[in-house]
Amino acid sequence: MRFSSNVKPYVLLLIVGIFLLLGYVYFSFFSERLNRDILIDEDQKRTNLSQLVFKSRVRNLVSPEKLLYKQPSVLVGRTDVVSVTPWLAPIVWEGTYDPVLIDNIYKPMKLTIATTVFAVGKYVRFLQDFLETAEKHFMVGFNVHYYVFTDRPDDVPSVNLTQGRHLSVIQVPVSNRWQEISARRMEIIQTTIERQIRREADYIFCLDVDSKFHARWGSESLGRLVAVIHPGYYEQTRDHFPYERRPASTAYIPMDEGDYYYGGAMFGGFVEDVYTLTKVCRKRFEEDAGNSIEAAWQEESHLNRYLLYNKPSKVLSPEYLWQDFKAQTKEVKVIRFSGVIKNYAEVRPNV
Ligand code: UD2
Repeated sequence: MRFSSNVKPYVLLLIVGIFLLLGYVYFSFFSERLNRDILIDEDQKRTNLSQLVFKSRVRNLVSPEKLLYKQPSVLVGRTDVVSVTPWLAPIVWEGTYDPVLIDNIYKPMKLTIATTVFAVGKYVRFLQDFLETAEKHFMVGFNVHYYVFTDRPDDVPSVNLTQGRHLSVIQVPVSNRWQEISARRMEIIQTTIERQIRREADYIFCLDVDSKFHARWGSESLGRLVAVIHPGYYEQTRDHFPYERRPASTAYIPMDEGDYYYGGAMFGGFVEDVYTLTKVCRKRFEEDAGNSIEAAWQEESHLNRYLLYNKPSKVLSPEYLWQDFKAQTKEVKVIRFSGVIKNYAEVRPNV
């Protein structure tokens, strides 16, 4: 098509301008989508971690002199399970570590382990068993600071805590949707780390309250970024994982990606690393909410997306997250922490 000579030059300039603008909009939209995970770095920059002081720090693994323990073998060990990820992070199973040796390495460090647990609405009823069994099995011999988040502070049971263990109750609002209560944990953990935990603890574990400890959960679980393999999916192929599958969600994971399906009932690590995790997941949850999308399994979906591209440095086997309704399998030699059977319709504010 030829422009007739009576088309003014400024009209031509206007047309060229419109095309340039459309090109810019198209390019920025797609580059934003392609670079979505680079946003993590942006988040880290905006978080201004350099201005936040954290107690967490890397220490050498010093073993006491003359400590006697079983000689480790490079030939004999567990062969029925995989105990290392393809990025060389340990997967912790019974028989892959020496509890005497590992405790003797970590105990002299005088670490404080923050443990967050939410008991909102009727979930406050699970606190007593959670705390009593934690006192028997969870990080025994370490300083543990429980942070109990609840809307019912008066109903928090008084449980005898052994020396070096403390409990703080922090009041949080209730919601009429369990999905909201579960997912908002990321935001509340983030802001509590910012406000106090970063100065008070070396490591943090964030746990579901409707659970009990049944056996040792100790220093073998400590790491920079720690996740647990969900007991319901460890025998499945990745296309069966209940990841968020809608590309419109920021928790989206395509069918041909994914390492393991991690449980939302536990994540942990250095306070600094968990801070970034909660900040990113919270931001993405809110971004989705702004687009009227809620990921399939709320914060668990965002956690899985985060961990796919920010690999955990230690992975706990399903020994560390079982479910009471599930029969024990032969590879799980010890059930350490397990979700109790609950009547969902009765304990949740909505169905
Ligand atoms: C799964 C996950 C859970 C979470 C959820 C996502 C496992 C074993 N569990 O459990 O961690 O990712 O899916 O939606 O991986 N809560 C309250 N009051 C409420 C509801 C929830 O305090 O009314 C807290 C409480 O600490 C509870 C946690 O949120 O343990 C998770 O809620 P859930 O146990 O009802 O979720 P569930 O069983 O679907």
